[in-house]
Amino acid sequence: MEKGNVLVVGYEGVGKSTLIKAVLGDEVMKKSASASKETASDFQVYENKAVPFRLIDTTGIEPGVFKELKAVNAVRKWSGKTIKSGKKDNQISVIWFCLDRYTAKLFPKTIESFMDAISVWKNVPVITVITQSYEESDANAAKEIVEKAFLSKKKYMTRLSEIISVVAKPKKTEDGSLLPPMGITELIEATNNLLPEGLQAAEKDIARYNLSRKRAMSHAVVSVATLTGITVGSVGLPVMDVMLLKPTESLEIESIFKIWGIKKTKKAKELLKFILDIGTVSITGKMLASSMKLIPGVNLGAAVINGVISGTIVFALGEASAFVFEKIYTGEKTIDDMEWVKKVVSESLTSNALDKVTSSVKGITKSSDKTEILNAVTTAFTKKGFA
Ligand SMILES: Nc1nc2c(ncn2[C@@H]2O[C@H](COP(=O)(O)OP(=O)(O)OP(=O)(O)O)[C@@H](O)[C@H]2O)c(=O)[nH]1
Ligand SMILES: [Mg+2]
Repeated sequence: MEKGNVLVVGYEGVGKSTLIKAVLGDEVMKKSASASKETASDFQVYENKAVPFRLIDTTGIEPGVFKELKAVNAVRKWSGKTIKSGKKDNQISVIWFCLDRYTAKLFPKTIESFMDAISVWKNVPVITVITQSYEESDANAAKEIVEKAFLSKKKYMTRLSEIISVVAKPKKTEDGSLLPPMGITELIEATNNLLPEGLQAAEKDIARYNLSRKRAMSHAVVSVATLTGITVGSVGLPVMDVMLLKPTESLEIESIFKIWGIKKTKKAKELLKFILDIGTVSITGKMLASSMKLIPGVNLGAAVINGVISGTIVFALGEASAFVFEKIYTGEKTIDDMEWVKKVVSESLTSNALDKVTSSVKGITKSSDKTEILNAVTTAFTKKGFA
């Protein structure tokens, strides 16, 4: 299928490859870029079935050396060859220029060489992507610097289409908070809109794809939170205190809520509290926490079992939240359907979850570490799928 091509360039280590993964997801295919071995190491082409553009990942460059940018030259050759032969398939339609809060500061000094490097793609629009935008204030400061640099000359100005801040995967900060991915679906939409008309995906197809991205981002948050839950919960007590998990669950639910972009009204706040209560103070949560005694014939330490139980609770609560928020996001349910929410969330923590604990326990040993426990919990949940 004919697709657009997006050239992804930027400084070393800012998060280009991580971003590409976040946009294209797990079903990404690597397309061999060119017949020549020499250029293959300079850039890689990725695509999947659903997204109407390919992403060309280039190796990062040290700030200030755009002129000698090997990767860009290699892409130029790859693209130029086919343009000459009349094939349109290798044309560059959009450029993503990636920088983070640190490298943004260097941009005013390097904008000229960057513009030189991309000058062969004359009228191709540039989306500047501020990667790893964990703090809004940092991202805004970076945005301002970049904007000013582009506005400093008319020939630069005309190239800049948009500046988009992103977080490609969840980030655990030093103070223990959890920042959800963001900006990914906006970037996909903006890029689609810049493609030549014949290549653009229909709005409803993009919407459907972006729904799958939100789902994937929610899963990513659930994984990070579950790992934290396992760590927090791995204590050698005969009965685990489910309240230990409250901070983790709270961050998890809030993060997933943000991904779905639901307005934080008074009702929404009530909904979040309601879900959190099911995971902490409700009978179901407590019952599960004491389920260690209910698991027959296991010879694992209390800490390991409690780790599994904690992981299961955090996982189940996260997945149930994601499910609930998705239904509200798509309009299939409304925020007023508390009875339904209660049913979905508490069911996920009752018999269903106990099954998952039992099944997870089979996959681990006395010496399993936290990542192995996470894998066992994830496998237990994905085996039959989550409903
Ligand atoms: N948590 C989190 N980590 C990120 C994010 N983006 C990048 N990172 C981390 O930053 C590091 C560099 O990311 P890469 O995607 O390899 O960066 P790159 O721009 O492809 O680097 P080069 O190919 O070397 O130029 C990795 O350890 C990533 O996990 C993000 O959005 N969230
Ligand atoms: Mg990379």
